Amino acid sequence: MTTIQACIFDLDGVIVDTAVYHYRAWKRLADELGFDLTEEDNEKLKGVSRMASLDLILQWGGIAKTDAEKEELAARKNAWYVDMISKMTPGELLPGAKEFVESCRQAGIKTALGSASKNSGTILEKVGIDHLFDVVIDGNKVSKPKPDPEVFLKGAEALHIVPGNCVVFEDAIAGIAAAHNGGMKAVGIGSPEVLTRADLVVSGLDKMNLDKLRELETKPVIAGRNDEAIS
Ligand code: B16
Ligand code: MG
Repeated sequence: MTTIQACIFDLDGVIVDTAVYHYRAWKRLADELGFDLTEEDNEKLKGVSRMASLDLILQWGGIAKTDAEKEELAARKNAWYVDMISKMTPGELLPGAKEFVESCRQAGIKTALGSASKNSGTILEKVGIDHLFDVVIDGNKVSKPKPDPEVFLKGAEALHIVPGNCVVFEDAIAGIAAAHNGGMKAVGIGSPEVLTRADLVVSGLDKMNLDKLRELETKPVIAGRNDEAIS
C-alpha cells in the first residue's frame, strides 16, 4: 500500500489537445518539401520530441537533410506552431482537466507537469492554468525521450516526493512505459485497447476523481518494466 502524494500530468492529450496544431505545422512543412503528411502519420508523433518527429517525417518523405538544415526546418515548423498556440484560450482545456488538477491540490496532493514540449510554458499560460502546477518539467529540462523516465523522475525529485508515491497521467504508450520505468503508477487517458499497460484507463480527466485515485494506492507499483520500451 502506498500513499499518493503527487500527480504528474503530461500536457498534450491530457490537459490540452495541441496535436491538431502540431499537425497543421508539420503538414505545411511537408507540403513545402513536396510530400503529404496524413493524420494517421501524425498519430505516430504524439509525445515524440520535435527533432525526433522531424527525423520520422523526413524518413517518411524519403528526404535526407544535414543537421544544420534540420535545425532550420524544425525552427520553421516551430514558428508556425508558436503562432497558433499563442492564440489559445482557456476554452481549449480538455474537459475536466482544470477541475481534477484543482481537486488534487485541494486534497493536499502536489502537482507537476511532465511534457516533451519546449512550448509548455506558453500553452499553460494561454489556457490559464500555469498557477496550478508546483513544478513544470518539460522539453527544455530533459534530454532523454519517453519511455525513458527522466521527465517524470525530475518532476518527482523537484516535488521532493519518492517515485512510488507519484501517479502519472499520460495519453501515449511511451508515456505509460516511462512512468512504469520510473517506478510510478500510470493512469492512461484514452482507450483501454491502446493503453493496455496502464494501471487504470479513463477517457479523459472529466472521468477521473479522487476516489479512483485513492483506489490506485492498493495496487502494487510496477517497477522498472524496461520491457515496455518502444522504438
Ligand atoms: P515542441 P507532450 C509533445 O507533448 C507532443 O505530443 C509532441 O507531438 C511534440 O512533438 C512534443 O511535445 C514536442 O513539442 O515542439 O512544442 O517542443 O505529449 O509530451 O505534452
Ligand atoms: Mg501526450
